[in-house]
Amino acid sequence: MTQGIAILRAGMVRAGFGLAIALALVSAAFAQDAMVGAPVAWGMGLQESGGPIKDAIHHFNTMVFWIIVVITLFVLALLVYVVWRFRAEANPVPSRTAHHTGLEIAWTVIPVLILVVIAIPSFRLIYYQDRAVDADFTINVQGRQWFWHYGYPDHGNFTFDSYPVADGDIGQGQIRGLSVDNPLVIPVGASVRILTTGQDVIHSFFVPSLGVQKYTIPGRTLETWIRADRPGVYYGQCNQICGVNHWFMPIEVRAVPREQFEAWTAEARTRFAQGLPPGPPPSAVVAAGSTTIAEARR
Ligand SMILES: [Cu+2]
Repeated sequence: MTQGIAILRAGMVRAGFGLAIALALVSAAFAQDAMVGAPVAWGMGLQESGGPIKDAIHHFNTMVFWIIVVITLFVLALLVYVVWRFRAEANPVPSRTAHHTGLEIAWTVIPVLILVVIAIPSFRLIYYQDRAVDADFTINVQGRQWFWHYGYPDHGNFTFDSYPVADGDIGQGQIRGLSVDNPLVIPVGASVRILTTGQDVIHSFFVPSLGVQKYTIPGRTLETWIRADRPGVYYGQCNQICGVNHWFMPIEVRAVPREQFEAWTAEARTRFAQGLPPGPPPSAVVAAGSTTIAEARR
């Protein structure tokens, strides 16, 4: 009996120790030059880039921005000129010209050319985001009312749920409304295929700093991919209005060096082997009127 308890205790200590090491390794990654992909107060423009897809989005955004600037300045200059040149006292007898073939061809053809110039890199970007060429591994992402359900089919097929951290439990380095209990973990520099699906309604897997946004649609599987080139933590949210607890679906992606990722998957395989306690049924979260996740999950 006593011996049994001792063995049990040793086992628990070992399991706890292993998990602590894995967590410490994951945290250690952030001691280095970890980046945080999150919204900032008074932030302008796009979020900082954590990988190649967001870099491509940045380039495309910059190109379109300057095209818009040139067009806006051109139209403004035309307006100012017309207001000044054709004011009543400078131009008492207005022209009755109604057509000018050359001008009409120009203001049709030039915008078409501008749209073509925008369309070519735009389509190239869409196809670049569409699928991972030679992905290192796959993560399954399922949107549910109202939490995320993740699966690692290439690492022992473990799955787990991801819920936001309750306001009262926010720790150091965590962000209210964005940090979660079980983040997605990926290795730095790996191309990760993401397969999305929805369990109930349409959700959307959206992590701005990694340049990913993909609907999760019930009965369908969509493909996209992510790659983080820097260790860090990248936040996102479900950005498809999916019901009353839409806000309850933040996304936290942690990019760590490969060895730490391997250690984490080994640990996670054991930890999630029996699966976490199932998430609360949607009605329980709402009906209980609970303000904390801990309450809601009880
Ligand atoms: Cu959602």
